[in-house]
Amino acid sequence: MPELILALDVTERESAIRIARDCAPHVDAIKIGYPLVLGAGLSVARDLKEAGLPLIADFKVADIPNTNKLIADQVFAAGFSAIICHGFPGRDSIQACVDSALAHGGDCYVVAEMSHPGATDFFIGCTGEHIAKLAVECGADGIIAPATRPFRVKILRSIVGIKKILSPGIGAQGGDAEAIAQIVDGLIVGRAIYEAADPAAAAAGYARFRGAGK
Ligand code: 3DU
Repeated sequence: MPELILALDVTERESAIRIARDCAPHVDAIKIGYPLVLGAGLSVARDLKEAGLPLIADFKVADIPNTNKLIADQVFAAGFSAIICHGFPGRDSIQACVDSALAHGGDCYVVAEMSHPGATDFFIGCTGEHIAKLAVECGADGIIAPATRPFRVKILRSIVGIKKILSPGIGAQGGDAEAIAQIVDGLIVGRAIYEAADPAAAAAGYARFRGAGK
């Protein structure tokens, strides 16, 4: 049963808080990243936690191991439950984020493959598979894989087994929620919810896919 994760990429604190509060009954977690944190400040994490949902930090951390650790430690100190890092910087950089997550009782997800058209320049082929394998070997909780390419998600599933797959690219990027809900553990939806005239109703619409079997 996939969870529904709201990608809250608005840039203003007040609208973020309002949308989070309205959508909270229909979603399982909220993912924020540079747009909101740079727009409203890191303290927005504390405000959003009042919606009562786990918060995922999508900074796609992609640095040397020491810098990754410093970033991840700050993320967990700010109250996030999970961090997303990139996989391409390699095993030691992934491991630094996984170790920080473990030390703080949080989760770490590794971007194995991206959802946008340009992802075909690098990720498709053996790179996504290689990163997925590294994520498993490093003890990550799961990977990020593209809802826009279900055939790739199936290949990556064969590598990660029961590890979680969280999948962005639904709605605004063209990915089909019903199809991807069958094969992933988390549906990440941003604009199709927060740009809707009624975000709560849009979230409720996507929430029905939470019942789909994996
Ligand atoms: O396209 P949406 O508005 O539903 O937002 C998708 C979110 O997921 C957004 O925060 C983006 O930064 C993130 N994401 C991807 O879209 C694709 C990836 O491969 C990884 C993360």
